Amino acid sequence: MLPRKEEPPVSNPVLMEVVDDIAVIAIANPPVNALSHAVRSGLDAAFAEIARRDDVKAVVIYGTDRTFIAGADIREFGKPPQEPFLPDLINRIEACVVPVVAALHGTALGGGLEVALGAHYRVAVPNARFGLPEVTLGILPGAGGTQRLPRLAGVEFALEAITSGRQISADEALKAGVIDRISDTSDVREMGLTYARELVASGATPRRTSELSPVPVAAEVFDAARTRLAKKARGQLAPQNCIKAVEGATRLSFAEGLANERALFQELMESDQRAALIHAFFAERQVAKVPEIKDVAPRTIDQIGVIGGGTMGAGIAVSALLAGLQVTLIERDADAVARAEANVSKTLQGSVKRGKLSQENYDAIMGGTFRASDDYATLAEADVVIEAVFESMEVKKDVFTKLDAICKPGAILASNTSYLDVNEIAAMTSRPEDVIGLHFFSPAHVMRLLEIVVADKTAPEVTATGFALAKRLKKVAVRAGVCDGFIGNRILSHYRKAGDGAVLAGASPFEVDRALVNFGLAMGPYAVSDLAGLDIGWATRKRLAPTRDPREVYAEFADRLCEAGHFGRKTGKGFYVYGEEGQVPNDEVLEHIAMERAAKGIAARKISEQEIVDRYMAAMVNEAARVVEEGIALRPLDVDVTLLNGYGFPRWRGGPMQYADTVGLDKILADIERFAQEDDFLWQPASLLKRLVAEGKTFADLNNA
Ligand code: 3H9
Repeated sequence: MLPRKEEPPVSNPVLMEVVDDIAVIAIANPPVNALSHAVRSGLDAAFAEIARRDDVKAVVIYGTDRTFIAGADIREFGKPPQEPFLPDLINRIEACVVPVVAALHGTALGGGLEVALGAHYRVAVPNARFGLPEVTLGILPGAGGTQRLPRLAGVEFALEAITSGRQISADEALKAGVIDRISDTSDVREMGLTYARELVASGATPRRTSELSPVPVAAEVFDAARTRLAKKARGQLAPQNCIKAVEGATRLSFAEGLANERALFQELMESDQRAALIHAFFAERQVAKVPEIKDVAPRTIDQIGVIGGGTMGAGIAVSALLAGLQVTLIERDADAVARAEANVSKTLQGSVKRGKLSQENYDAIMGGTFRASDDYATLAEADVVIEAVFESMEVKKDVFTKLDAICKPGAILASNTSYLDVNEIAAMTSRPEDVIGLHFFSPAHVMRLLEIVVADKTAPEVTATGFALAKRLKKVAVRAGVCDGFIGNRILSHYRKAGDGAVLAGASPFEVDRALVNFGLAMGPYAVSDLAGLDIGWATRKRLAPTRDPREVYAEFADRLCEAGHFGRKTGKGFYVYGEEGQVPNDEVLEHIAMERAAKGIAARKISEQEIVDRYMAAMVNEAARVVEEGIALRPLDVDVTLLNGYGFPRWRGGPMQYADTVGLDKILADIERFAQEDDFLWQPASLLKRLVAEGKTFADLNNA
């Protein structure tokens, strides 16, 4: 017998009450009503009881608090599965002999939507959202979703929804036949009861989706999806298995289709890709858990100031405007103000075109929410000012001196520097506790990563405000300590050197790019530096020249390109030539490299694709281990989140630290020691890496410590 709602035991997340002749099942498993073992058991018991009773004429299932069910409990993945299994439970719900209504609000995702598809009728509030996002976790809907959705909404709709994992609005779900009606009743329990009463009154019977036949589609539909996803989701198993499962729905009986879905699901559950994608999911949530700001309230943020209206400053301004904040942008004179206004307006118009911003909101922004000025005094009331001027300590110091004189007490003074010492910048002000680094990535209104650089004197309240601002801007924030390049750029400069080392040893930059793109990176490192502008890396190398260790082998071929005025895409030539036929390798680079090898006495050898990847990853992981050891990153997962969201690292590999755990830290260490024998000073194993290998531990052990 299930507990009654009046006297619920605290631990039971499923409560049933019978209202007149309708059984109402409430799921209360905060925060997102995930289908944990206790929830599955509770639902199973509820349906067993309904089957025993003859006074129940209909059933309503709903979620309490903010949502219906957000899916299977991902925390249970990787542990031994416990009965009742979700597919069996949903079959049991569907087999119920009286109509079952799913009353939906919040998000019905994954296993949550599968429960709803197992119900006989579905009603939702207007702002409810639906989806089968399993593919984003490296799996597929494994509780009948790949069999029921094509039967209910059509094969092509289901194929697209399942392989993309995207969220679907209530309107779209209604149109596609996923739900039966939208109701604006504010009480979701009442909404379900009203529908159930109507069904009982009209004598409606159960409607089982499994009994429908999917409308057949041509085999080419699946072939086209396979080809498209082989390209778009290169290297990924889950999208391909999703296609096979949906295809199964069109040629197998329901029961056989479910068995096929199960086998494909199990295959994915055992894959490294599943482990990596779920690691990424949790890492992106854990990264906001920063001990020093636990229980620290952030300051209020309404007005933002931005100094500098170039690509970065305008991108930051747009990001804040799209989040509904007031923005004042400062440029040095009237012409620069006009250019900055044009930059911001153009980017916002792009958002209007893509449907991300209404014309009305655009007009409101340009009519007053945004203003640009050449007068620092207009920043007097700003809550946070973000400096995004030229990357020079002198220029930055000048800006911070002015800000210190003008900004109100309690205003946060932030620098968007990507390398420079935030302690030195803070020391220019009378309020170093209010100074912080907010390192955005270009284009700032698109890229999700924000490095929050905490200087020695930054107050915890200021750090907490940085995280609160990131959340408002819908960014993933990572806490970083002060060092040259913080987390991301510091690691980048190291693995770039490993790329250069592979080139000096015998690979071409194009082979390095190809190997890493095949590994899964969005772009190879040389194509990326062409995009960023070769002059940027050149300036950094010159700045760091005095501190460079003489034992390090310094690759000069990129400098030769810069000396010839080739800065990459912006000058039409860099490692590649950019012309009408797209991007083609620049053969001049090979001449520079050949000359450099000759001067250094290096005999080029064939470097395999695997060796390129091994070198690159070993350098990345090694420097990342130092970054963790020095406390620049709080945990290995912070490095993973940084590389995934700012540096195009393939999500399905989980980030460099997750990758290292997967291949084994002993293998990474052995690679480093092997390269050290033939190579240069770059290959000094990090002591953290050596210690973890000696203790038989992983980076994941540090995440969980
Ligand atoms: C599945 O269903 C497989 C089936 O097909 C087959 C099975 C046989 N499990 O994101 P938030 C936690 S696969 C466990 O910050 P929001 C999350 O870690 C699943 N925990 O909130 C966080 O914990 P903490 C398919 C979960 O409002 C807290 O809840 N479903 C789960 O920004 C709040 O989360 C999905 O992929 C879960 N399923 O966004 C949906 N979900 O507070 C995954 C969340 O300790 N979830 N948590 O950091 C989401 O997309 C978002 O969480 C959601 C809410 C949109 C629901």
